[in-house]
Amino acid sequence: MKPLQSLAEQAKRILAANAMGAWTKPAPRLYPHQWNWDSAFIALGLAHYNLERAKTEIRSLLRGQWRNGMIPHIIYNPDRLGYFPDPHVWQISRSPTAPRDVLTSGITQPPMITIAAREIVRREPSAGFAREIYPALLSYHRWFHRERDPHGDGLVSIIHPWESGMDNSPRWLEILQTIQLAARPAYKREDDVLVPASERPTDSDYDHFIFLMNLARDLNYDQREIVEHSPFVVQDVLLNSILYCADDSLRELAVMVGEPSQEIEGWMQSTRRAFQKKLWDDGDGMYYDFDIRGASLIKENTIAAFMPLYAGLADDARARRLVENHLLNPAEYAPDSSTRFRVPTASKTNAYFDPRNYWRGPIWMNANWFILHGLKRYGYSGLASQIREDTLALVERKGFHEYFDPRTGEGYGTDMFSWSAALVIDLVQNAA
Ligand code: 9WN
Repeated sequence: MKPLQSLAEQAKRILAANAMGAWTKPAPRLYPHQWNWDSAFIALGLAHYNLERAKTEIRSLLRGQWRNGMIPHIIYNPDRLGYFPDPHVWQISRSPTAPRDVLTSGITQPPMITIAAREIVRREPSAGFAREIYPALLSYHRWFHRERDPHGDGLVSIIHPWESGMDNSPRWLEILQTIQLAARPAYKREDDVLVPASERPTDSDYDHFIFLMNLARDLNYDQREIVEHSPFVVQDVLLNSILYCADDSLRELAVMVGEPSQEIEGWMQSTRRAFQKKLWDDGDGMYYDFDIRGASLIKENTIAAFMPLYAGLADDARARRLVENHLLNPAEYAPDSSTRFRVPTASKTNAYFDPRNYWRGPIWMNANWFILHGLKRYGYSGLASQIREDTLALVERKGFHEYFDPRTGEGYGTDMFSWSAALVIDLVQNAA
């Protein structure tokens, strides 16, 4: 068997080992529940060899959908608590729209589910699965555009760093530091027992995570109240790029099932306009998140800036500046004598750059996957295939870790990480 095929076979074994029946946990011990965007990446991998199982992964994620349309970021496994925060902390029954029979968190994550669903549907001979899931997906997208963009600005907001999927990114620090905590919230973490504390968010990060979580809970998950009162309301470049792609996938599904698509096209048009006007900094040649409370751009140079390439939201000139001045710049993201591997999740020039800590610099498989798709879209196919090869080589050398040190290529966080496995399968199958 060719080495890449055997890597894909190992990846399949990891997904099988993490499978919990109808859904897959992100990792054996650190993440024992079902996570929203993890399951979508997992479904993308499964779709290559077990379409039925990929569909089940999507269906099981829809189990947790709230009546207002939100798909939560975690659906808990009631038989295996022991992850903090657990359902008692979220208390979702405070919301009249939360499910009664499924335990979930009270916030969401980037809607990769629709992008994964479209990949599955494209492989299906009939529109049956599309017809089955379309209403639930439409209701999720309506929730984003209605509840998280109450003024019709064209960009939705996240109300917790966990909603970005990049929990402790340097992008959130300035806002978090402005939040004065009257007292440290009381809680007991489980994550830093399973993985060295130096590779996880700090206690101070967690204090703020819990503060924001309690705030949403105390407002009974009333989205308008949260968006109005929370100190953390951010138009995130990453989530808005994924939502734009997901809207495009939803539009494709609408056409396939014979439903009207004007509403979706309307969202896409406003996002395109707002993205260019509001999130681009022409001086730096970068896309940045917008802090609604502070009414300003969050000028942190991180990998999120390249997400508009994945979404096709940048015009050619901006795409060129992003790639040539930043991605290929050895002082920022390209390899140099200090970092031999790519792509670090924060620029080496970022004051918070830390090559071993979570989203502050390590290489993540999904981030590389987004980047290489973005590069292909803008015609940088040589660079895209190099990143694909480098990414596969990292896993081949060190295993299916959660993230990797860009200086040494060493793997950190949890091992047997499901989305690393799923995206390896996708990368092996789809030669760049
Ligand atoms: C909090 C499961 C999740 C991913 C996130 C990643 C991490 C959780 C945590 O793990 O977040 O949601 O405990 O740190 O940041 O992207 O979905 O893999």
